[in-house]
Amino acid sequence: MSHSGPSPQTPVAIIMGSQSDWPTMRHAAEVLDTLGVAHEARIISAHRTPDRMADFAKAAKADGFKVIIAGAGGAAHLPGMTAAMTPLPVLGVPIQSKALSGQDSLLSIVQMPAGIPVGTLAIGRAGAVNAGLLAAAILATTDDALAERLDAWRTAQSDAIALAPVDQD
Ligand code: RP5
Repeated sequence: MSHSGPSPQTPVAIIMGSQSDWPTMRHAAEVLDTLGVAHEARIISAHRTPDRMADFAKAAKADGFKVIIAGAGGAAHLPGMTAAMTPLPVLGVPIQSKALSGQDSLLSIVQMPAGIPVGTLAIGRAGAVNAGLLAAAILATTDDALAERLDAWRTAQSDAIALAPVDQD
């Protein structure tokens, strides 16, 4: 993505280790779409495409990105290795792996040594949605219009919650 040159108006990069991560990571893309935040999604594997990862991470800031969302599963090195090669904030989404239900992904991403932070979200869809919301919140600190859209999104969410439960069976 760095080589073809993302548009300077694209503040969020969504990267993931595999095509198989997209059903989870698309939820980050969808919430960013809802909030009107431009983003690009790319498959970048720390293990299978290490040069692609390094090229992306080293160029990400100069390419105009402001926040990186990185999803990975299993031995999930992508968020941490990306964070090691960019000054941009990196939000890590642990993918719910088949073998260990994402516990492996979570621990791989969250247990960064002091000095290189990764903001780690929940396993799976909730983490992807919240990574999108958190990226938007970060950008909203310097974008009043986005801050208003984010406030409206949260108000709508609150308004959609019924006061009393109903029987559904
Ligand atoms: C990780 O390996 C990816 O992030 C993915 O969650 C996991 C499995 O990848 P596939 O074997 O499904 O391509 O790098």
